[in-house]
Order: sequence, then C-alpha cells, then structure tokens
Amino acid sequence: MTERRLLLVNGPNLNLLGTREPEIYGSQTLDDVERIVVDVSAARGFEVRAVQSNHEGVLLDAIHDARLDCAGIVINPGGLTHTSVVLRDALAGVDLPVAEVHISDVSQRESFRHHSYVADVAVVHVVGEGVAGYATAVRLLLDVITGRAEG
Ligand code: CA2
Repeated sequence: MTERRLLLVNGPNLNLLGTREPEIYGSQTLDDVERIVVDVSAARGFEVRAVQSNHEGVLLDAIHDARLDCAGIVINPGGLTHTSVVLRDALAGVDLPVAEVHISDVSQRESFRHHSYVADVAVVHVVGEGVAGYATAVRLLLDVITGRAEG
C-alpha cells in the first residue's frame, strides 16, 4: 500500500443533505460530511478526494481514476445502491477496498431499499448511524487498508 489517499463518493441527491427530510437524513450538510471524512482520514495520515454527482457516468469515471492514486473508496451511492449494476461493476473493476455507507437504516425503510447491488463488493458496511456513520466507515476501511483489521 503506497497511496495515502481515499476517494469519497456521494451519489445522486446527496447534495441536498441538510435542506430537506431532516427526520430521515439529519440536518448536517454534504460539506459537513466531507469535513468529517477529511478530519478522520487526516488523523490517520490520509488525504481525501471527494466527489458528489447526480450523474452516474461522473461517478464511474471518478471510481476508475481512483485505481491510479487511491488506497480505498468510501461510498454512499444514494438511490443507485438499489438500481445500478454498472456502479457495482466499476467498484469491482478497480479492485480497491470499498466501504458502503448509508445515513438512514435502509433495512427499516421501503422494501425497494433493502437490496444493495454494492453490498457484496464492499468490505465495510455502515448503515443507520446518520452522518457519523461516515467516520465509522473511514476508521474501519483504514483498519483494512493498514492491516489493522482482525480476521
Ligand atoms: O440512507 C442513505 O444514505 C441513502 O443512501 C440515501 C439515498 C436513498 O435513496 C438510499 O435508499 C439510502 C437518498 C439520498 C437523498 O438524500 C437526500 C437528502 C436530503 C433531502 C433529499 C434527499
């Protein structure tokens, strides 16, 4: 492991965090999410490249580029979680460790949110911890990357 950089990916509509549906997603914004991830990563000596897009192809390109200079990917794919084979294929294709994060507890919501195309290409899963779940995801992913994880 040479690169000390993570890619943070937030999918469609997550730019709206903090503006609507606070009862589901809380009141923190995407800027807050990115700050949390940068701070937790910096404490372990890693930097972060953050991307949010409402366009699937932009996300795919960012994931493909990560194989050149990142050690892992933290991703909340938003609604693409439940629909996108191509996003799953991109994550599988770059062969980097992936942490999947969901702010809400998708298992307790509508049945169409129960299946994730990303889940079995991710080594870390954090669900329903709110925005704080991104910090958990970074810590667990860095444990995997730096060889600190058990098992
Ligand atoms: O809980 C999560 O993090 C989700 O990935 C969020 C997605 C949803 O489709 C997934 O099922 C679960 C939706 C992101 C949209 O975020 C908004 C935030 C505020 C206002 C409107 C949308």
